[in-house]
Amino acid sequence: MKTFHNPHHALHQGREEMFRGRMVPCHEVPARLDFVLAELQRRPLGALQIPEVDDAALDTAIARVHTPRYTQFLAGAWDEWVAMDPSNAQRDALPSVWPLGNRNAFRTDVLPHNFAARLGLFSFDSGSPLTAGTWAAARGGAACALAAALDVLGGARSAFALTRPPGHHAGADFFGGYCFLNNAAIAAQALRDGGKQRVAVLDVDYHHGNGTQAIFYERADMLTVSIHGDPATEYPFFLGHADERGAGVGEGFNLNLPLPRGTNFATWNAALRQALDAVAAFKADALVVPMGLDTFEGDPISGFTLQSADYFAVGEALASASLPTVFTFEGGYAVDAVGSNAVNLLEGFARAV
Ligand code: Q9C
Ligand code: ZN
Repeated sequence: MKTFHNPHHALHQGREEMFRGRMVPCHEVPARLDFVLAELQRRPLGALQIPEVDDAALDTAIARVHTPRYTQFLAGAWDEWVAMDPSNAQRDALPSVWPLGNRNAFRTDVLPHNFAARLGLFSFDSGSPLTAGTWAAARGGAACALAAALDVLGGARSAFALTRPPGHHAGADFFGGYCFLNNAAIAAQALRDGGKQRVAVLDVDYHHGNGTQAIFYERADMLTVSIHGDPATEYPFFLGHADERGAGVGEGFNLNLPLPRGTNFATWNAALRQALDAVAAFKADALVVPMGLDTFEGDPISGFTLQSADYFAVGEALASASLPTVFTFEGGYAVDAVGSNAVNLLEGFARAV
């Protein structure tokens, strides 16, 4: 299994996130990726490389998932933030006003000139700082996702897009949950565009993959499945319930398996079996796994109790789908364990194929 890692990831380094009325240090830090890379050097699963994808092909792959006005916003956001006030260069951009877009009371079709307003228009929380290097890092991550998809299209059994910031909370035109570009959706769409007829996304991050669900909600060629903390109590709160089953031709092609805070591996694993049954029934030609390691017992912001050794079994179960598989790196905030947990999962997969 090749790993495509993002050489620009550390350009995105948020300082603080808003949490319950105060600023706290960011959980989503560069060391997360460094620990995974170091563990892959210790326990190699295949080549570690930087993605080499054509610039125009990358723009196309991003545009297959995200809207032009959103990517244009992201590309220019930092310069606009600093243009508002030169002293803004000393602090990250965080939104503080939102249009409640889907409630139809506020206009989301008119682009505000005011940058702070646009920051809110294109986001859904104040926990995802946008920094000087966010766009470069996010774009480098999308390149990893595309390179991994192309590797699998070329015949590889699996490939790993090792990148941050993560992606599964980002929608077609919004950021949030530490995510800016939806790497898993970009990989899934690239697999479709490269000839795979039916692609399944099986999201194992602790948090519901709201962005990926929203992007593919009305699609019958993309099955989205997510196992996550019940949104009644867990982030992202406003999506991820069991009764969300897809819409239009996509009805029946979204499956949410919410589990209560405190869920252990035995119960989580039963949900994984159910998820894999759905992937099999869908007759997928390829699989994308947004791989969050924040299901770990020691995760500081999550509530499941998986142990490090459990991740071998998770990887082995994912391999049993017998599908060409792209992994994208998502959450996991117990920084000193995230490397071994990630590589345990990938090694469990690689040993089983
Ligand atoms: N102070 C991913 O795992 N809020 N995103 C947590 C903790 C946001 C997680 C609040 C959690 C986002 C990719
Ligand atoms: Zn998460």
